[in-house]
Amino acid sequence: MDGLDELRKSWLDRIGGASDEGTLEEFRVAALGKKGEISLKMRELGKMTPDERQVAGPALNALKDEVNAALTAKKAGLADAALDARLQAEWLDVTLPSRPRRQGTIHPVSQVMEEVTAIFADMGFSVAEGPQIETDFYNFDALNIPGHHPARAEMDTFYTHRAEGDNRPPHVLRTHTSPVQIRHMEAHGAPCRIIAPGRVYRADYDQTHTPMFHQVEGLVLGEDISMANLKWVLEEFYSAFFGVAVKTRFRASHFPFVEPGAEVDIQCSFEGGTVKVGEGDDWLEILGSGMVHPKVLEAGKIDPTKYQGFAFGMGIDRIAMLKYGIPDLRDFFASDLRWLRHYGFGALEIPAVHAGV
Ligand code: 2NL
Repeated sequence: MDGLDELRKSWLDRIGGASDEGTLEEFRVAALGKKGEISLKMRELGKMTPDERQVAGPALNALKDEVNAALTAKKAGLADAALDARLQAEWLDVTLPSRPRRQGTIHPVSQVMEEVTAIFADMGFSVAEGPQIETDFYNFDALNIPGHHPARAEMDTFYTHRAEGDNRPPHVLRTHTSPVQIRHMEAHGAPCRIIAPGRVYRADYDQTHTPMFHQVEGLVLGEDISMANLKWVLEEFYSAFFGVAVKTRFRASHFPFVEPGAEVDIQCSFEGGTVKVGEGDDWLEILGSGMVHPKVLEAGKIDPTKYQGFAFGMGIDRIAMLKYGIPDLRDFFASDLRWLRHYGFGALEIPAVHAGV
């Protein structure tokens, strides 16, 4: 049959060059569909003589099979190529390092609170808590600070507001955590070994004072507690906190709630504007302490002829500044964490996490 070779070449070329399944389907219809080129040729077989048909028939059938096979093969080839393209496009490298993420960090004051609590816990102290808005009685009277006492004025107390005509003494924002310890004495009696960490408030604002700050007070009561025990506890605490052996120096002082009272200094050096704790010949005042005044024990419903003990109070923000080298207390509460990082607060230096932030 004339032109079969050309027909064959033309369809196989077109099928070979098809770039998508839609085109391939168009070619199938155009070649083998009802009115397809090859189908029309098949129809012509009827008009041939038997001899001609005997040659042309098998040739046309073979062509039809060949084109069909080419279509099937090309279709499979296109599907494979499409899958390859998808695999290329959707490939994911699971071994890539993850992108850095911003991560919050614990506030230095909170961290120091936790460190302090843990050190005292190791020495058998438990934690006592109480209200931040206190009565006049628990904040002052119970601590042997009566109404006329100058300590009330010195403490720059924040008072709450009473309604017009209500003449009861106003509540105060606690100026120390001592009232927590009075409440603890009343509720649990002696012996006792507690610390009272928490927020306290005084109307004061400069480089070393903020109106809200943090304090830890400690109270140990028993039948045989002395200032020697106090000295050991404090040296043990400061050495653990600063990570070096720290000597303390006691200087006689006065606080209405203790007798005798002592201010405690820790050994340090001042060189080039920086303070180093646990070395040198200088002393840094860091804490107030003493033997609990009998009147304060009585206010806490404890018999002062049977029990005695020591108490101390220290500023947390102060020792946090010393440990982590932050010169201005206001930056704890008024500035942001970038500032603290600049000053090298250790807990902020988490590698990788902050990279690229
Ligand atoms: C200071 C002084 C001090 C106390 C706090 C205290 C508590 C009770 C009874 C007796 Cl319940 N005393 N606490 C004692 C002496 C000093 O703190 O200037 N701290 C920064």
